Amino acid sequence: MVIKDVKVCAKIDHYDDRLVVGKDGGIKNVVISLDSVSGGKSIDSLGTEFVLDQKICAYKPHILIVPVNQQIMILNNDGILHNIHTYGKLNRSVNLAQPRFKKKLKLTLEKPEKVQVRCDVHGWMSAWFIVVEHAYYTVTDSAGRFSLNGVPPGTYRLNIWQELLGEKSVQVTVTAGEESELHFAFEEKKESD
Ligand SMILES: [Cu+2]
Repeated sequence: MVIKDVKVCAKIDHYDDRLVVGKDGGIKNVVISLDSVSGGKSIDSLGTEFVLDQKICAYKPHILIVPVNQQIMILNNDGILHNIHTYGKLNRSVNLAQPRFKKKLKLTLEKPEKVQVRCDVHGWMSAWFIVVEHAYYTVTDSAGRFSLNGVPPGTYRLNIWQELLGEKSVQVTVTAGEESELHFAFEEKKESD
C-alpha cells in the first residue's frame, strides 16, 4: 500500500516485484549466466549506458546488469526525495539521499556481486545491480524466456538465480552454428522453508 508521497507514488499500482510469474508460469527477472567462457564476446557488448530510473516510485529496471567499474547513472524525475541504499558484501554499501532537485546521481561498483538497492523512503522500492566481469549474463523476460548469443562451442555451467527462489546450475553444451535449448523449473517452496 502506498502511504508515502501519495500524489506521486499512487499514480500507478505497486506490486511486489521480487517474484513476477507470467500466466504460463514463466518467471521474469531470473538472472542467467555462464561460467568460464574463454574468448567470445567482450564485456563491451553489454552496452555503454547503465541507467537505473526511479519512476513513479519504482525502479526501472528491476535488475540491472552492469560491468565492474562502469558508471551507473541513477535518475530521479519523480520530483520527490528518494534515497539509494545499497546492500553489498564485497562492495562498500552506500546510502545516498537523492532529493527532488538532484535528478542524477552516479555510482560505480568495483567488485562482481549481486547488490540489492532499496529506498528507505518508500519501503516497496527494491532493485538489484548485478555487477559482472564478463558479457555472458542475461535476464528472463516476462514469459520467463532468455537467450544468450555469441557463445563459443563448449560445455559450460549455466547459473540460474532468482532473488527469492535461490540459485541453481545446470550443464549446457554449445555446438558451433547450433542453438542449444534448455528448460528448467524451480521447485515449489514450502511455507516452512
Ligand atoms: Cu523512493
